[in-house]
Amino acid sequence: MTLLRLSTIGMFFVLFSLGFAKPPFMKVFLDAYKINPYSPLGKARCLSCHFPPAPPKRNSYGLDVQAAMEKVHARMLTAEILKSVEKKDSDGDGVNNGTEIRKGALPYDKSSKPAIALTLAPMALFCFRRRGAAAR
Ligand SMILES: [Ca+2]
Repeated sequence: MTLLRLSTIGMFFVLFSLGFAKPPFMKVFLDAYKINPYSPLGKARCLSCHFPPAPPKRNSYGLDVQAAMEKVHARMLTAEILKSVEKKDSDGDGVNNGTEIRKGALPYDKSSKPAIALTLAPMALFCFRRRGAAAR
C-alpha cells in the first residue's frame, strides 16, 4: 500500500514537472511571433527548440537560442533574444530563422520552408517585366 502511494505521488511530480517545463519560454516564443497554433510551427510547441519526444535536448534552432541567451547571460528567454537569432539559418536551408518563423515554417527542419509562391514572387515579377519590355 505504501509503495503504491509513493508511486502515485512520484508519478504526479514527474507529470507535473513535464507538463510545466519552461512554460514561460514557450509563451515568450508564441507571443513574440504571434504564431498560428494550426501552422506546423504552432503544432510543434516545445519541439520548436527541442528534439522529440520532449525537452531537454535542443535542436539546431534551440542551440542557437541557447547560445544567444548565454551571450547576454540571460536565464529567461526574451523577444530581443529571439530577434537576435532571426538572421541565422539554423537548419542551413537557405532561409533565415526570422523568415521561416513568420511564415509558420520550422527553423530547425531543412524540409520545412515558407510557401514557394513567396520565394518565386520576385522571379515572376522579373519575367513579367521582361515580357512587357519585349512587347514594346
Ligand atoms: Ca532555415
